[in-house]
Amino acid sequence: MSKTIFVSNRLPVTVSKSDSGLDYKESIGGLATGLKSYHEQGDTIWAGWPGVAQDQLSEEELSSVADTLKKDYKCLAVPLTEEDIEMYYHGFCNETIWPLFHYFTSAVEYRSKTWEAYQRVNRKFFDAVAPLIEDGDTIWIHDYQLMLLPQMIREKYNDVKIGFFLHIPFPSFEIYRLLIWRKELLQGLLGANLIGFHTYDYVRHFLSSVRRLLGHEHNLYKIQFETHIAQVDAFPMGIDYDYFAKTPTGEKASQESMDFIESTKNLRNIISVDRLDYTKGIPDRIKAFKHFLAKYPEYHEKVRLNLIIAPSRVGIEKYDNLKREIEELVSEVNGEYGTFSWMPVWFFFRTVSQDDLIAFYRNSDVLLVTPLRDGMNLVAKEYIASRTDLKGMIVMSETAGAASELGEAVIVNPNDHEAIASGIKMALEMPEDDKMDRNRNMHRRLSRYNVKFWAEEFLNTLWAAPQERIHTEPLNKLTSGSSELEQAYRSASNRVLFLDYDGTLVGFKPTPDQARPDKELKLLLANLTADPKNTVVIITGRDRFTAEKWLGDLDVTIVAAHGLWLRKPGSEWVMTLNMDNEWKETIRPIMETYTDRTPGSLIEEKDYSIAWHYRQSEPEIAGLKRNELKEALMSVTQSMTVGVLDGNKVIEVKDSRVNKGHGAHLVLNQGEHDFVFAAGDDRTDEDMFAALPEGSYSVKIGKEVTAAKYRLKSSNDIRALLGRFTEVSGEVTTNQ
Ligand code: GDG
Repeated sequence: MSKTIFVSNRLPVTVSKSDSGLDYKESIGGLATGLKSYHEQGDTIWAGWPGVAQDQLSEEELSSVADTLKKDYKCLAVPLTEEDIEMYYHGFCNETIWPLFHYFTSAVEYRSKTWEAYQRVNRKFFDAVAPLIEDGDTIWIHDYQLMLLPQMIREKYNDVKIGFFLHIPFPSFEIYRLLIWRKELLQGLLGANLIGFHTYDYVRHFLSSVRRLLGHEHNLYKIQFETHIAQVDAFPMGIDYDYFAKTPTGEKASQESMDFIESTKNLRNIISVDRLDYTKGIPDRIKAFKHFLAKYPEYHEKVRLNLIIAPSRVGIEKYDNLKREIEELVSEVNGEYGTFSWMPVWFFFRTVSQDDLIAFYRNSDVLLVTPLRDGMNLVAKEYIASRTDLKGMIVMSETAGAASELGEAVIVNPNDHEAIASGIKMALEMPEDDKMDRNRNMHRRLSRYNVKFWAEEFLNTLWAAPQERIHTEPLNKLTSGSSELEQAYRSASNRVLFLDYDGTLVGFKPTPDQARPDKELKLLLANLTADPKNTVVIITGRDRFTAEKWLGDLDVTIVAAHGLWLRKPGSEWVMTLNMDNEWKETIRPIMETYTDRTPGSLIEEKDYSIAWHYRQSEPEIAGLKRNELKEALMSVTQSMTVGVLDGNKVIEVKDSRVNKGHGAHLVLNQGEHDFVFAAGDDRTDEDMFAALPEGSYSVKIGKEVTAAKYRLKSSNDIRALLGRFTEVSGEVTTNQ
């Protein structure tokens, strides 16, 4: 039976070692809660780091941890060393990805050592999880610590569903592009079948980075990546609504907290709850509260800000400095505005229990949550859910993911102290009817789209995600001595090989004239033609002059301009159809207009066709302009004998009677062949594949739909295959 494997940096249970032995503590929190019911009931396992470094444990302790986690918690421990944690987690994750993805560009560290650790630890996760994976399994990977893992799994396993969810923001392209290893992380993620984000903004940012950095377009949020389709969507994470709404106040809360709450009953309470992090905007929040006190003195002695900050990433300089800054700001406000009977800000630097937290939430008139950036922010949702009397109000920054769902809150710019101050006033003074109406809407949403719903939505979408996979052949399947292709080549006595040029014999280059043949290719073609049994035909969309300049010295037949011109080795060019060029006068000005409007695009004029290339243009604009141009060309060419051809980053207008199928026919009609081979990469090569007689061998480079018999990944693979042909030719000759 197929199972589900959850993978996250940390397990839902934390192991610690003390003098009294090993301790296991279940974590509370969004993710653990959301996946809890699946994890407990289904055939599932959760893989992650247990929280204690492997080098702090003896061999026996290590295996005892692994056994206990497996038996009692259905968890797989991924062992990490102290060095791993330092370089991968504190290093690349928290010094590079975390600040960059939260738009703190000047805080980002680019260190190749930590990047290496990130790759190594992702590989460790792969090595730990791989033995569990079976066909049909679902693997759901979480968060920014494991962005390379989807692709690592995809490379090895065909029939599994891989989901990935990012809990932090995905930044806009202008920010993301700053990362040195930007392509690698995108490619890592695209190994998944489904990539989830909290908001549609993050989805857009991701798609735009994929388009601009990797050149992959999406079609309705689906991206064809290598051999599979990666779907992208927004799944705003919810909370365990019932838990926050239904837990009775104070039943399990500490006496200390309840006493504290009691002592504040005569005040208007503002609460804020965060992990200690510079993204949470805590200093600005305190400054804004100070501004509030300065601006609205009527609130002196009447209001209090309770700052609950949970220690996080302790011992790291940046975080220690932040704590110090917060302490100084708190004393500054208290020193300036406090009286003998009133201290405006209370600062709690500790983790409080869930029950205490709920009691605090219910006792607070306002939640002040003003992160500078936050993927979602669950605290905001927890506060609303806890206040079942509908009398709470949130002042929240627009840069928290939750703002896109909780539009009824008072939304502010977290850098604008003035706006926060008036937001606090507005929330404190909001008429009760208005407040209750707003709360009612938010409750409705949060109770329905809770964390369980979120997990189900994600998994159901993953299970329904496109399954079709395009398999490229491993090269060695075609080049192995026993392959059908090689046998056929070996035994043939009159072979013809049709080889497309761009994208097939050479990889794509920024401009058409940079794709001239390299020495290795020239030698390869010369070796192929050295076998008298071979007729080698270069069949290309290129104009005949370029084709002749680049390949005319070889013993090859050239079919240029998609079949319009044919040149046998050492002979003159022959035009294969009578053509006229009058239509160009209509088409050229249209293309010129689009070239002017699309920076980076260019026109290539050939004898009997005109091509518009947009490979070097900014993909978003080029995509739009391409569609417009295509439509314009289609409509003007309706009454002409020319057709519009949509190639690989090129739109070409040419006589529709001319195509590579026509060119291939001309060569095929000139002799009897017992081995017909063709290789090509784009749509224009499909005409050639379709024209081949039955029993021919055709190879498509790439993943689009094709009539070809085989597929290979790249021009390197094709070159290797042709190289193998030359070896076979050599073997055949020697044996004769
Ligand atoms: C990341 C993203 C995204 C905090 N202090 C105490 C305490 N907490 C709990 C809260 C809440 C959780 O911690 C914090 O969640 P957030 O969503 O606010 O933020 P991150 O930890 O940064 O989480 C974030 C989230 O992932 C989920 O995808 O929303 O944007 O950064 O549940 O209640 N809980 C208790 N005592 C505390 O002192 N018991």
